Amino acid sequence: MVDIPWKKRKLIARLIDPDHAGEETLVTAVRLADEAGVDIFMAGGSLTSVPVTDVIRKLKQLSSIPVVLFPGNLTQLTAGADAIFLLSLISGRNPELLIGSHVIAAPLLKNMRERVIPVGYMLIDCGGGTSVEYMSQTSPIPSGKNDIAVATALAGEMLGMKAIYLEGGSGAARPVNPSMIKAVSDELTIPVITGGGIDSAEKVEVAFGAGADMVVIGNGCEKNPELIKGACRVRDSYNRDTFII
Ligand code: 1GP
Repeated sequence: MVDIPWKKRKLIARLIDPDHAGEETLVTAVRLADEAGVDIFMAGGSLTSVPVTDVIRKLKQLSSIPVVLFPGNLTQLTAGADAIFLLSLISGRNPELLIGSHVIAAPLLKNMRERVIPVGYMLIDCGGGTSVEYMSQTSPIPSGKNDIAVATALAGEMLGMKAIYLEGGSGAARPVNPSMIKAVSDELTIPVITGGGIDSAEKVEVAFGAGADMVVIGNGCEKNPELIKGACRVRDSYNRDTFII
């Protein structure tokens, strides 16, 4: 069981896509994450050919940073992670991703229920089609529709979700609009996670400044592994200025 320090400070999560995590890449990513002080590893992806469980095992061997399973589908369910994001795709209207998969997963998850974190997962249009849009067969919330995003996130909070994830999609052309992050985080009492297309320290700063509690970076660090250091520096300066730590 991992106690994620939501709301106590801003957090950086490094998303590891199992298909892009060969031995050498993973060792380097872990070393840089340890040096930078990454808060959380997330492991998973929309479509993976390498078992997520293998990547989680390696992450646990190499580092003491908590690992959160970020399952793209039911085949990725595994017991090895410190926590599991149980995602409901509340921006969409695909019943399988709102409840169907959860029913199938429940008997497998019941023995690790204390590690399950229900997350309202919201796909936001950030330019260009994304894998999650196609794989989920759902439409994203249009970029400028903050009112729809706020209403959806509020519904997620009132349904009992423990966090809301504003997702631009891996490798999105641009991150989630900061005005939407602000509109949503202003209305919620639960943490706001955002990710997708965050490929610079400046974009991390914009997301935190808008109210994100946790910023997720995957692709950006695959292209530029040193980005994680800049991202964590931004987090640290933000935390110094905002929280007593
Ligand atoms: C995807 O939000 C995450 O689910 C991370 O996206 O790979 O674009 O950083 P990137």
